[in-house]
Amino acid sequence: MSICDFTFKSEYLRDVLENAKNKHNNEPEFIQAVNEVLKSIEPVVLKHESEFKKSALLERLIEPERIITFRVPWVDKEGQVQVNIGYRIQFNATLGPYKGGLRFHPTVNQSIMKFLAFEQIFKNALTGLPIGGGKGGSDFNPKGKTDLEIMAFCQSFMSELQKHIGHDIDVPAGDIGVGAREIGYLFGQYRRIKNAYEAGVLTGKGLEYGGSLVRKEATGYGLMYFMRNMLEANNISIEGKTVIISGSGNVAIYAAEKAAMMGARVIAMSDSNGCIYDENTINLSAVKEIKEVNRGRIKEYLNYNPNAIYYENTSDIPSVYNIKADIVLPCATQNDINLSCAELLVKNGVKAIGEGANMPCTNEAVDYLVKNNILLAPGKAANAGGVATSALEMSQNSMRYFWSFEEVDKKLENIMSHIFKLCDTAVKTYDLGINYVAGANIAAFDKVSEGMIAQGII
Ligand code: NDP
Ligand code: 2IT
Repeated sequence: MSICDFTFKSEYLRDVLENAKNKHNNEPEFIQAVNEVLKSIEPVVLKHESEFKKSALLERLIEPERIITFRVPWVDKEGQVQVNIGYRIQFNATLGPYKGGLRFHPTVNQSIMKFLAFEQIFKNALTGLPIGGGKGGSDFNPKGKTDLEIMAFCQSFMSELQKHIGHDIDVPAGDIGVGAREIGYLFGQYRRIKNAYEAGVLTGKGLEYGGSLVRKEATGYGLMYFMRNMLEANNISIEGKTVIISGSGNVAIYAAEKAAMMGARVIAMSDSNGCIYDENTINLSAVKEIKEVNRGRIKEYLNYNPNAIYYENTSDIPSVYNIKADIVLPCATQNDINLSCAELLVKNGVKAIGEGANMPCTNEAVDYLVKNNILLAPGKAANAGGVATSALEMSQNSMRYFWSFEEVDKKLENIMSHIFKLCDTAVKTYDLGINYVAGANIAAFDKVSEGMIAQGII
């Protein structure tokens, strides 16, 4: 996998990146995420180079405060003991308790955990809410497992994780492969071991036991709120635009729902096997039933509409990206859009891309898209609605109270507008055109670095 070498004017930045690459040459995703941030913040670093260098600010920024890995043994339905690796990366708690999701997917490794935790620091800073950055998960594969197997795994995972988390310490939530079912089992085990009802220790909880309204919808809805802000700032209306979405999980489904509410037309969605194309409009109730209720494959959409078309993935460009649309929403996984995919999207006339996923575009793809004047809503900003609403869930848990759907949704909409303003102000201040990727990184870095400087050398 290419990690794209941006070139630097700042010697300090060049050294920091070179050292990181040497130290972590087996962590390509982490280096990719660091490279993107360091390149973006170069105009700020050039102004304060000696001060930052003296206090090793950037070396401290890219070194996690703590990495926890642990063994997760559990018994499968045949009575066979299985062993997975558990992770929690507590990257940076300058702005608040570590906060970030848990990912259960067979591809999970330390590089992926570190890139996600690193990005989370900046994303969480952009929300303006008091949360630091962390991430965790396991190489456990939930696909095809029974509920009892999922519960056995979650209980074992939490038996170790509980030693390291707490509502003022570190607050996990969901991510790929971790939804309401898993959060329920994790919370149950935490409560049982601690013998205390600390609702704010996890977010994304069920509504019956401390969850927040809108948390389920928040990442996808927030993505579309950000997208609308970005389009409006560039005099484009969302009404009537065609949309394709990579993924059909939590983020994808609620991005599709809000896109339809805004008058856009979602014509394709996918999973890791392939995509469905429905030229009129995707029937979202069918997708919800397939994915949220039956935990099935997107291909099953053909049972709901035999006139739709299913395209299996056949190359490193997921099939969904072959379909022409005005707006593209990668809502699946990292590095979904490589350079050739970005070239294809530009050739097909894409107007805007909104990163629902974390780091769905390679650095080469980002570079190419920005140079070709495509409006690109960066994940750190555009998908921050999920974690922002998690922070609102924590607030409600602290108050022992809850807000209505409308109240939370309005707060989410305001937070996303505010995040867009931060990105827009940064691009204007540094004369970055429509490079909202750099804008988001600069705006977030300003907050995190100020906090780190104020708190001294730790
Ligand atoms: P889900 O598990 O609900 O859905 C994941 C979707 O992505 C599925 O359609 C899945 O297909 C597809 N997918 C996952 N991994 C791969 C892969 N390696 N290759 C191809 N397709 C894949 O996860 P979420 O919707 O919660 O997360 C989607 C993305 O959004 C992730 O990048 C996550 O980090 C990010 N995100 C999530 C937030 C949240 O609140 N949940 C908040 C902010 C960002 P299949 O079923 O075939 O595996
Ligand atoms: O990537 C993310 O921001 C998430 N998976 C959500 C994290 C959270 O704590 O809600």
